[in-house]
Amino acid sequence: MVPLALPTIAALTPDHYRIAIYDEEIEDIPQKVRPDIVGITTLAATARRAFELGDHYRALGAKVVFGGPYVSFMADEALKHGDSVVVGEAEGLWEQCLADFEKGRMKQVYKSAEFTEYNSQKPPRWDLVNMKRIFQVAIQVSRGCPFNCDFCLVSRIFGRKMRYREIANVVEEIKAAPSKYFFFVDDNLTINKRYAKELMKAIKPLGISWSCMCSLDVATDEELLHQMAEAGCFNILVGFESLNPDSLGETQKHHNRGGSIYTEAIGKIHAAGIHINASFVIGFDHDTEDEFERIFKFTLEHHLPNVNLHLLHAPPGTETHKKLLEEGRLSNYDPEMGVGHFPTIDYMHMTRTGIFDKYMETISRLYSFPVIREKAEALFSNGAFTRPGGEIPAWLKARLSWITFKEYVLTSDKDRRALFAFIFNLIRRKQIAIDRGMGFLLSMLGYNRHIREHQRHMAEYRSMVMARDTGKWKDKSKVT
Ligand code: B12
Ligand code: SF4
Repeated sequence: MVPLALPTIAALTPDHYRIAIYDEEIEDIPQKVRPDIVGITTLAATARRAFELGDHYRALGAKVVFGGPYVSFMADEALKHGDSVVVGEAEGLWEQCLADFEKGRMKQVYKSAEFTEYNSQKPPRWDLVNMKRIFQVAIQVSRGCPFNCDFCLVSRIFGRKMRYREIANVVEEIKAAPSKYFFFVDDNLTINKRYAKELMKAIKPLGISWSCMCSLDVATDEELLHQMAEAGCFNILVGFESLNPDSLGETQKHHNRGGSIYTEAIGKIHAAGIHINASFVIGFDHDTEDEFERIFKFTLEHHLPNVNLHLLHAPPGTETHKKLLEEGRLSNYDPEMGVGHFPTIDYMHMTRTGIFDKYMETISRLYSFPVIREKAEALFSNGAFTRPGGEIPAWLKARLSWITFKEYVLTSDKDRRALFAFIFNLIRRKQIAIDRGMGFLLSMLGYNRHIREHQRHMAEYRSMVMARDTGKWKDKSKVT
């Protein structure tokens, strides 16, 4: 996906601007581009590159404006590489920034005292995005989160009071989008069940396929779960974060309660034919290396093949960042490494090298084909994944079929071939819809490839981690 911020901001830009959007995740920025003004979005993980681009375009004489979660808390750093920073939401501020640009009087910082109204918005300018390189588009219907987990920026950027778009406005956007596949980037799409049910009713006739994020309590409302499945939901990302109750308490994620509630909820979601993308974080002060095994076993017992395992990091603006900075635990801090795959802080009970080695070992096991197959056998035995997914353009179908065939059949890896044979048999016996079976094989391949890529650079990464390793914080804090 292309970050939603860019087509959203393009939609706010007055008509007399000629706009181009580039996303380096999917394409190179052409050398010949000579803009008058550039807007760059930033996360901690992308800030270094964003600043490099800022320097580059400034040297070419362009005005450079930064926005997004990283610079919203690091404006001073950003201003070394650009002319202006838009703090928080762009709506209202970006238009003001452009008006000032035209008068030659840009301010350094644009910041609003209030959150935007956010009951409707103009459709994002997907027409400016290279759709040949992407498959699904992002959509947002709400902003804010009533919770305030220490490691998260959401309520700090968008506030704790939920704001919702009018459903008719959302439907209009979906109809105008260039894809039938969507990712709702709302941090909890179902937190307001009444709104969620209205939304489901409105989008069901649109025939789209989509994934979203929500908490497990969605399963307490079977009507809603059923409506979601009917409206095209095929995957829910759930932030379990930790299976260690002390760590959940430590990070203020009190609403994750664990225990048998999880088992029941996961079972219900799977019974609705919806996959769960289970997201975990390891590295809280109460965590030891045992957490890795606990998560591994949990995902095996609950038949969860899609697992996102992250090492705790501390983006600026979060409470975690504030606390670790005060305690002196961000030595050698490199935001670019804050993608969840690398240790970036001084952990209480684990060395950086220790946590990294354990992380690599665990993700390699999680995404080994025999483990995926064991989970798939249990997961698909419930027969709930027979509802077909959405439409895929013919050219893409042909491409995906070829990739699946090449990677799963023309391979000497017998575990991979065994997984393919298993899924293929389910498809043949109509126990799983063909596109869902293919989608599963492709997503597992994606994870597996990512891990193999990581393993290929293991020596280089490990020496980088070792160079920054100053031991367990528990030992150091005793000394100081
Ligand atoms: C969807 C999403 C993803 C998707 C991104 C897919 C995509 N390409 O769109 C995926 C799953 C890949 C992802 C990955 C990661 N994500 Co993420 N993600 C989100 C999420 C949930 C929604 C982002 C979004 O689309 N928001 C809607 C848009 C409209 O909001 P926005 O981008 O903030 O833009 C608004 C303003 O910030 C501002 N703005 C933004 N850019 C600009 C630029 C200019 C010029 C201007 C004027 C204004 C402006 O205007 C916009 C409109 O008001 C956010 C949480 C959230 N609610 O925002 C986390 C979030 C952005 N992710 C976060 C993180 C940490 C990550 C990961 C590092 C995860 C990890 N492993 O730890 C990776 C990094 C990926 C990478 N390569 O960089 C953090 C970022 C913290 C930080 N400072 O870096 C967030 C804030 C969540 C959190 N828990 O705190 N993520
Ligand atoms: S982690 Fe989820 S629940 Fe916690 S503040 Fe962030 S968005 Fe809200």
